[in-house]
Amino acid sequence: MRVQLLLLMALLCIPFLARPEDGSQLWLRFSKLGKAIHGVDILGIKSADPTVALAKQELLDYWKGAAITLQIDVKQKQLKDGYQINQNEKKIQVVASRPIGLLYAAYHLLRLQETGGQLSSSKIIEIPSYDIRVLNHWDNLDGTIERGYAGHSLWHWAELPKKLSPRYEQYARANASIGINATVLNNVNASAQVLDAGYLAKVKALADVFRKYGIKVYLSVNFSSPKILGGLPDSDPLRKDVQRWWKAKAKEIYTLIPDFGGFLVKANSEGQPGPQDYGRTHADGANMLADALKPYGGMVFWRAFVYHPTKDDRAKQAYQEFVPLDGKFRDNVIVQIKNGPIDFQPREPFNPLFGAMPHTAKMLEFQLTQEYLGFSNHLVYLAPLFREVLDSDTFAHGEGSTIAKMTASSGNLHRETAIAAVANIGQDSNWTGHHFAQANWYAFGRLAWNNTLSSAQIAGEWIGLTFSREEAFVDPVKQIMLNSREAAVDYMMPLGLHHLFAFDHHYGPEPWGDIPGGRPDWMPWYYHNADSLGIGFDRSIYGSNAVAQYNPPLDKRYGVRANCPENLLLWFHHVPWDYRMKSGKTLWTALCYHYDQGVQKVREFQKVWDRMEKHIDPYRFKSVQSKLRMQARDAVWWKDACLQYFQLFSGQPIPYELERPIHDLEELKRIKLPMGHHN
Ligand code: GCV
Repeated sequence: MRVQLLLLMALLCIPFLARPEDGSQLWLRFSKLGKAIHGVDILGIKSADPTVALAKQELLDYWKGAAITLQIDVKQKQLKDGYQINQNEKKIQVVASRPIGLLYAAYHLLRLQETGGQLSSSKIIEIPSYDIRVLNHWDNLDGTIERGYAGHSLWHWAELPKKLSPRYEQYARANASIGINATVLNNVNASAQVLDAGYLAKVKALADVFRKYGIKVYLSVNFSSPKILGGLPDSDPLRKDVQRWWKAKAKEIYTLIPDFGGFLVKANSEGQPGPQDYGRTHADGANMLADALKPYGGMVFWRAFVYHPTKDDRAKQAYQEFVPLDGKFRDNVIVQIKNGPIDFQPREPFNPLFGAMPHTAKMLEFQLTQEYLGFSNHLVYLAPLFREVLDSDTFAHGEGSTIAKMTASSGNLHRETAIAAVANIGQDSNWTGHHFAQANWYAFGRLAWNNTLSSAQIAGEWIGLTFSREEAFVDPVKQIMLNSREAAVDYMMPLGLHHLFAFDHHYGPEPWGDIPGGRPDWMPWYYHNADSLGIGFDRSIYGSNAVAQYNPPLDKRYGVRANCPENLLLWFHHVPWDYRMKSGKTLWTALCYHYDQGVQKVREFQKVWDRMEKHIDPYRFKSVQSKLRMQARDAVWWKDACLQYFQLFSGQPIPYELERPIHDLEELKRIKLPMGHHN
């Protein structure tokens, strides 16, 4: 009997002992101290402030270093959400001008502790590059996520406001630990319903959880809400009753959520309603909402992602629509611009709007969810893409007018500044589907805080916090991460190719894709223009002249084939198959080499990863290993599909020294992924 009891107890314990490492702790793996090592004193503010209390608690729970004083000095306004850390032998003094600065400083100290960094004796001053550091969730009210690859939405709308999932607070803590202070809860393809009283009560419940972590809630709004919810005949922004409806709605929201952040709007784009439905402009629409939010300090993020099926090049349209409106937006409107002129492709030139509209506040929109980068199946570390964009020189005010500068306070009219990214988070136990996709969430937060950090530094921090600090692990894995984005460009769309993916789900290659009668600007042929002469989109003065939207000298740099950076060559030019590249190879040969190189790089990632087995837990090791296998298979799929299809036009052999295709083109053409989302 006794033995049986013991056996039973042992069996009951197994699940706990063998609990798989599921990645749910993200980069927050500090080990809890049994008992606080040092006191944490608070000066200048009541410790009852929930954010200050939280900062103190995090340090009491996890900080192993010297004693700490947390101090608020409201006079130090220049610190904004930032902080100053001074250290002498015995004590660390943290000064912030707002409570949230103390919490961010606590995470700074813990990050240093966990990554083995040293607190230098000189003082540390950190001031964020952007005031508003925001995640855009594309979460629908039915729990699905547009372009979401990590499970269903985190927000359990049906259970709210009564039941609060523990994940809400974990989410807020993770964001606060990297400085994110804003979240747009719902999809930009917005349901008007989110503004009805029932949903607002749910939104308030989330805002109440997030508040002490310094996170404000924003909502995407449907421009037709006055008509849909308010029963008005239309939603014309110049009509008094429409304006009154929005003012009343703003009042209702702020009564519930006094620190509500504001609205994000996708208008007159991809079928969404907007001011143009009534012959009004984007400025008319944005300003009406801005006026409603203004008394409460709310913001409008108005998206510039607009295009219509016209004869003109899609890449030119946002600029054409927005530049005439320069200077016409209220000061609480920021125009939110995707990093490139098309749509989050593996590589695009920067969006020329960043170098235009000097009298308009502008913000960047990145995409963390890998809509065009292998979903949550491919390991693609996006910091190098973000860096490339931030470092792009717009030449708006001469050389050195980088996007980083143009969007941060220095170049942005001394108004509130912001930066956004489409979230990659869902209900999956590891939050992002792929363990390494967590790094993209992390990297965005870190760059929103400090837009000068290098991709390598962020990767190093993240690996150390998430997996291991052993050099034998950190160095090779960092190399995988740093090379991964270029690998994806190579096996998917090298040399400036874009939009070659399958219609609808955007996962695999379909350069042949064509839907008779479908919108040309949704078809791959519209972009690659492959024919017997060559391949690429002529955006020079001989073609669509999109290059004219770039400031000199970029117009010529991009517009003259010989000057054009080769990694954007086919974005800007239609180039003959036998064109000589700088390497001496012909374009066709170079294209083959790029696709091949992409495949070889992923194979190399597999080899490196397999050697890492002894350094980490078996669960995450195996999960990443199997995803790399899938990535390698997909890379071959992309290469075989694109090269064999383009070969029909080039009429040339794949260089004989390269791997041969293993799929038949006809077989690849038959692949149809049944769902919008392939996971
Ligand atoms: C939210 C692309 C995506 C859409 C997305 C849109 C946008 O077109 O495929 O799913 O819609 O961008 O950013 O508004």
